[in-house]
Amino acid sequence: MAKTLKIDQRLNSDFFPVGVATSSFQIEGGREGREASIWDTFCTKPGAVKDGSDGAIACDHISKWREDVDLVASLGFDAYRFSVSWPRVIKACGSVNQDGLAFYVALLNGLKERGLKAYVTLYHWDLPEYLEEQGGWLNRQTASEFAEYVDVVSKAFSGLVDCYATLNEPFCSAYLGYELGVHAPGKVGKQYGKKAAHNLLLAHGMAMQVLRRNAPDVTSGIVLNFTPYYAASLSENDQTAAKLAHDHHNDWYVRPVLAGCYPDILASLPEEERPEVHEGDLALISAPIDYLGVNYYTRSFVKECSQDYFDILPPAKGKPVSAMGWEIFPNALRDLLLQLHRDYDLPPVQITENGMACDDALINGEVDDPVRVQYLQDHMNAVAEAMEAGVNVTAYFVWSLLDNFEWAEGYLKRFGIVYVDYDTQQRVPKQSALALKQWLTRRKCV
Ligand code: GCO
Repeated sequence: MAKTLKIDQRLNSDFFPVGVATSSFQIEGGREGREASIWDTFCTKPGAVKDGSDGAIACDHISKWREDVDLVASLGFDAYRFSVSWPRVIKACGSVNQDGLAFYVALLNGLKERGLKAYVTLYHWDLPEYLEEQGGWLNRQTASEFAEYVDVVSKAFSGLVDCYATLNEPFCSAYLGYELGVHAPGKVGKQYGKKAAHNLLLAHGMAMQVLRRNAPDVTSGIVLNFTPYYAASLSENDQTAAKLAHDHHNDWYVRPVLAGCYPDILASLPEEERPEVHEGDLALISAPIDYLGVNYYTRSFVKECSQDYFDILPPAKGKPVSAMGWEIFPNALRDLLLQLHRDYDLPPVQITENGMACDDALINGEVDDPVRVQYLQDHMNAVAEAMEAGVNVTAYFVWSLLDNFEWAEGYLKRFGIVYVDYDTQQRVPKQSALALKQWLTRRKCV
């Protein structure tokens, strides 16, 4: 019997869409139907992906998408958040892959037929390899290429989309992909991270102009991930280090979008670490958005560091953690939303990703994941507390529908509310899915 979710009334209204999220490279497979992405290339690098896997098949969503959207509908969700694979839509020669575009149009029609709202992310990290060969996000031209791709897609999807996100987590694309090198394309160096970040934010600004032209009535914005940083001690140096971590990893993305400027630390950066900002860039990047997407998983503690700007610590022993080793701390989500509410003239906020990886096991045809059930309940109620305090949160999405390709972790980490047997591609709803179904079905009846 599924555990009964006790969710605050504020999330119970049917004016508050509750959805579930995925992304193209993580679930689609269908590699033969598209151009290579930087993640296809990255997966071939020895040691880049922990289990040596790739996204060639993934969850075979490209052929099982009808079953998957039936799942979304049968679980009682109001909305489905997915991303479009740029290399599946635009060929290296620049022409449109009509079959690739047709896949997404069929998916969107399938959602409409099932009464599901479509939340479409236009970039979830799978940059076409042919653009990386010309510099990728270190090349300002890539932002213009993105705008052209968005023009094709937003025209083809006319009337089928309820909400667009230009980018998902530019921090991960820029910092993990071009500075730390632990994500595709695997570049390493402080001289790359913020340059890539600027061209990503520029791509967001250019894409918003296209969406305002092609989809003026569709809610459009950007999805940013946030890790709240807490000082490891009351020492002034640790407090300073925590603020620096926030400025470099969180504020570096939300401040240009909502306030039209980079954090003050820009002036203190060595020249080679600074972005190349052209006249008018920040005005374009900070053009009004209809919502801010917030992805939240965990918080981190930070202490001073003599060799770098700051040192992010693993969770202290005894703290509850997910299978990713991320601390489970719902109040940090509430406090993050309150801080954003204090720091910015916030547009409506959507929680576009929230969830956890568990060491899920399929036993006698069932997957019991009580920790994930508790996690979802506690985080949704943390959102409700922030709403009580005045934060305008307008949607909540669980990450993720299916166990899927978890980037550098490959298939070793299971974030889904639905278990995927990768040998058979069988889907099995976990107890968390059944608990959500019970709550979502009940809330539709009130
Ligand atoms: C992200 C990405 C997802 C991840 C999820 C778990 O937020 O990092 O949007 O693709 O799979 O967050 O790490």
